[in-house]
Amino acid sequence: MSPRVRSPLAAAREAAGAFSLYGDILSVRSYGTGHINGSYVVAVNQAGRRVRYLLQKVNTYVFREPEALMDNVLRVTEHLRRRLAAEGAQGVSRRALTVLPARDGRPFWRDAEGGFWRAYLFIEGARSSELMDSPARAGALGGAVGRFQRLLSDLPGPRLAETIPNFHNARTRYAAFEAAVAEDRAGRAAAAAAEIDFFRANSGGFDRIVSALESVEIPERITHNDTKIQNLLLDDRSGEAICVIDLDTTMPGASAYDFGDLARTVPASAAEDEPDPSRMRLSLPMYEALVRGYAAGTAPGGRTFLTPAEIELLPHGGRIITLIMGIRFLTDWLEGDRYYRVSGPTHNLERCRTQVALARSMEENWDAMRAATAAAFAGLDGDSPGRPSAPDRKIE
Ligand code: ADP
Ligand code: GN1
Ligand code: MG
Repeated sequence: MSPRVRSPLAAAREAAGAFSLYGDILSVRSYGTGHINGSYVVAVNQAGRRVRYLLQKVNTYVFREPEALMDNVLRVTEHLRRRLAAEGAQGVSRRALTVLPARDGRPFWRDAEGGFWRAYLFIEGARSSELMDSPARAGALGGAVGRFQRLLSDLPGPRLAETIPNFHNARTRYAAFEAAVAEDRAGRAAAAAAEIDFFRANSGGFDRIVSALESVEIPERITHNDTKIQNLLLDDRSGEAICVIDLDTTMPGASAYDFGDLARTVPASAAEDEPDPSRMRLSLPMYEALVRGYAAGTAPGGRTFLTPAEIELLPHGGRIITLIMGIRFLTDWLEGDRYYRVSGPTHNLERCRTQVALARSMEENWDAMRAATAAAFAGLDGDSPGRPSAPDRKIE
């Protein structure tokens, strides 16, 4: 007899019981719109007060070494908390994720089927948005990511584990796309001929960031690698961007990757999966606010930690990350929707088409994007070894 298959919610209820959630569990509900993990909110009666936790089943098809991933997350969150406290930030537990241990003391729990679970404190009074309507908030989101990269720029210890090798490697993404076209396992290539042609015609300069990393033209940084708008929480009351969440892909990378995913999602006029691609374009005023906020986040006291070569690559990050997402959605569609959670058989193709529309709009705005980027960093001191830096102020 085959073992009884439990519902995902029943599995989440059992997992909730394996963590040190003080109090009595009131409810476990499915939560959020992430494309990768299974997320649940657990409400607990904690001696008379209602407290919530975020429980997640990590997608181990996507993340093959979840224990190494949790090691990264612990190191990164502990460092962020230390650095935020040192800068005098208030409410640090809403500004960096806090991992809750399982009852056995480990930062995760495995169920009998091998499912990998973890829990975080739930950040209350904050939410992410799908679309940005205010330049001030766009700037705040840019600032949060610039600050995130800056605070992690002095993380001690060994190099972080690569939780998904070659995650933003445009060369390997392009090769996977051509292989998916050649194999055409779902028989869908003919229906995507225009998109396939687009990526073939626009592959020039696609590998610019990975080449710059390889030639050490830019330094390797600790980057988040998934800074889409939904992974940034804004405070409900102040509108301040308080927390960068979803740290599963925080690992070695290029600063332009994170700025790039911001540029793909914050100044976008439509959602990533808008079915009508003609509604998708880049809003230049929103891009300008975003890059100003990002620059400020990297430069407390007017001194950015980014090098001139990194700054030069930021708008390229926008274009390249948009193309990478488009090519990944298309590859997944051609492979029969094996990677992303989809709501129907054309979801990935629609996502791809909307990314193509955004990449075209960036092309049209290219000179203005570059000028806005240079303007945002003009006047800031850089950290380039080739550029004389201001002398340190004498300590009295
Ligand atoms: P995925 O990898 O599937 O995108 P995320 O880690 O982004 O998963 O979580 C999914 C959603 O859950 C997020 O978009 C956010 O709305 C919410 N979320 C995640 N972590 C927290 C948290 N600690 N507090 C509150 N909400 C959270
Ligand atoms: C996935 O996990 P989530 O939904 O925040 C994906 C990102 C894509 C994004 C597109 C590990 O992010 O790379 O940019 O979807 N994450 C992974 O929405 O593949
Ligand atoms: Mg997410």
